[in-house]
Amino acid sequence: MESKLVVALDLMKESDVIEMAAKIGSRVFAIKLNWPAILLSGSRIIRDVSRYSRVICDFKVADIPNTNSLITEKALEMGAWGIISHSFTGHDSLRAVIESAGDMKVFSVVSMSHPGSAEFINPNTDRLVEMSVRAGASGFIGPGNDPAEIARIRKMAPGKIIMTPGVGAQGGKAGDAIRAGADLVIVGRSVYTSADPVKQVGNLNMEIDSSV
Ligand code: OMP
Repeated sequence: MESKLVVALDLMKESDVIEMAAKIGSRVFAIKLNWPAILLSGSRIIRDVSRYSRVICDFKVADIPNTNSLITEKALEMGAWGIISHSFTGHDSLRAVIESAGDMKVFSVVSMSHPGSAEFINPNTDRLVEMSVRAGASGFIGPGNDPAEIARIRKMAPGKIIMTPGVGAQGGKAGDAIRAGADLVIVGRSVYTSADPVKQVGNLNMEIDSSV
C-alpha cells in the first residue's frame, strides 16, 4: 500500500534536509518543505529533495493574485508536486494560485492545528471550504489533532484530498486522523527529531495502514 505519510522537514540546515530526504524519501508519500528550509537553502532545495520524493511547497500563499502567481510559478518551475495556499485572502487570490499551478496540486488551508485558529479561521471554515471547491482546489489542510473537524470537512468536500498536520508533537494521532477521513497525514518533529527517523516512519506507516 502506498504511504499516506507526508513528512515536514522544517530543518534549518540544507545538508540535514537532504540527508533526511535521502533516508526517508522512498518510504513516504511526500516531503513538505516550509519557509525554514527554503529561506536557508534557496528554492533549489525543492529540486534537490524532488530527487528522493514528491515535494509539497508549504508556502501558505496569502497575497494579491499577481504575487501569488509569481510564487506559484516558482514552485512549479522547481518541480514541486503540490503547494499549500491560504484561502482567507479570497477567491481571486486562491484562483491565481490554481491557474498558475500547472500540474501541481493546490491545498487550501481551511482550518489549522494551533489554538489561534479558533480566533479567525475556524469561524469561517465552511465558507473557506465552499469557496475553495468553487475555485478548483485539489484539497484542504485541516487539523490532524481534531478528528471531529476532519470528519466535518470530509463530509463537506467528498472527493477532495484532505491533508492533516498536528500529529505527533501537536498531540494528534495518525490513526485517528485517517479514521476521521484524512487522506494524508503530515508529521514533522516527531520524525526528524527522533533517534531513528526511518523506524519512526515505519511505525507511522503501520499505524496508518492499520487504520484504513
Ligand atoms: P510538527 O508539529 O513538527 O509535526 O510539524 C507540523 C508541520 O505542519 C509544520 O511544517 C507546520 O508548519 C505545518 N502545519 C501545521 O502544523 N498546522 C497547520 O494547521 C497547517 C500546517 C501546514 O499547512 O502544513
